[in-house]
Amino acid sequence: MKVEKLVEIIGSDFYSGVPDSQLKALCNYLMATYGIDPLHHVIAANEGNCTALAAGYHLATGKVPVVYMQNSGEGNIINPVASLLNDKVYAIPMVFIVGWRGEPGIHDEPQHIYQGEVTVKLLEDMDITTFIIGKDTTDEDVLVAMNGFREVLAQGKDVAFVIRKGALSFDGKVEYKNDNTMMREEIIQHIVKASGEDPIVSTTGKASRELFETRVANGQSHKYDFLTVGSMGHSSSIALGVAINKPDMRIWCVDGDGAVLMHMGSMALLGANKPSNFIHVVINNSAHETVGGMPTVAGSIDIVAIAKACGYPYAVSVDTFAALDTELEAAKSRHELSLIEVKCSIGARDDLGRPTTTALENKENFMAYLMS
Ligand SMILES: Cc1ncc(C[n+]2csc(CCOP(=O)(O)OP(=O)(O)O)c2C)c(N)n1
Repeated sequence: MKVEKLVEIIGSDFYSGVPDSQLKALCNYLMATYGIDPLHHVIAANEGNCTALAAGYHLATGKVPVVYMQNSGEGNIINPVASLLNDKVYAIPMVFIVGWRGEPGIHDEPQHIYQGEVTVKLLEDMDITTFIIGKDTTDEDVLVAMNGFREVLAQGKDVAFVIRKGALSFDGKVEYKNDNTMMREEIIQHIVKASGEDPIVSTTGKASRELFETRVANGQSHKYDFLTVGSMGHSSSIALGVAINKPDMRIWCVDGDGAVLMHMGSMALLGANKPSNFIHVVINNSAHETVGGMPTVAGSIDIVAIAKACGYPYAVSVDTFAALDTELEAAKSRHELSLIEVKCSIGARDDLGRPTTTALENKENFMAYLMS
């Protein structure tokens, strides 16, 4: 169905979400219609953050907000859904729009398989009434479903439209760009060159795919890399756990701005622990490039200042390859927790592949390398 029709049927004037490639039609529609506008459309740090923000909207307006997200965000909403929205607590009505990656029977990447299996069950367990929209669902079907939903919402309960692959369409075009010049893949190639045989923990999305392909292009082993294919926002904590327990190895974390924002508390934990064998590289394109390029708020925050305030002994921002190479080398000999923010353009190769090894193989090779 056309996304405009879905939005019209829902009839809400406030959307908050974390972008999803399967919800690209909705994300692009919202960006084309509102851009980022605190009264109508906010891309928040994580899906729980969206839910809380939408709850505040309801408290202030009495109206029903919409939260959109990929199903991988279900974990992030469970706490506010169960202990804030639920009608045994504050009974706050909300409409969720959930992109269904990994739907059983549809081929998808490893990180989506189990999440896809439990997507509807988790919503039902959270007492969220669901309706699935697929390619064949008609506008009339959705209208009827929404009429039923209104009765549920009137009782202070929550509802969700679960969106199958290819179910929503939007004819408009939205271009996402910034003023930076460095491409993420080339930044990763420079990090790989500098890191030599050090282990790298890389973040969710295309950064990990580009790291994998860089190893292939270099004829190198994948054993150095732990690809955090799911679990967005947690790669720096995984790397911290490794760094603490492998004090004789230098550990690199290749992070994204969307991921850093999603669980920014991890920076405080890193700053408090100050692992001297840890180099945190944050590739900042101020966008969720992997899922389409929709903006994050990282263009208007000072990541270097945040790192320093969290206790990182050293933090710097670079926007040229020459400065990047200098900082990568300096970080290696500093023997102190260091953060390098790299200003990056929005974009990727069209023919970028996906890891050809399984997640389990990735873990086993990485562990064997750490223990060798
Ligand atoms: C909890 C969760 N929410 C949403 C997603 C979907 N998702 C995958 S990658 C990505 C964008 C990551 O942005 P960033 O860290 O800035 O890296 P970039 O793609 O820009 O390189 C999103 C939103 C996800 N994997 N997990």
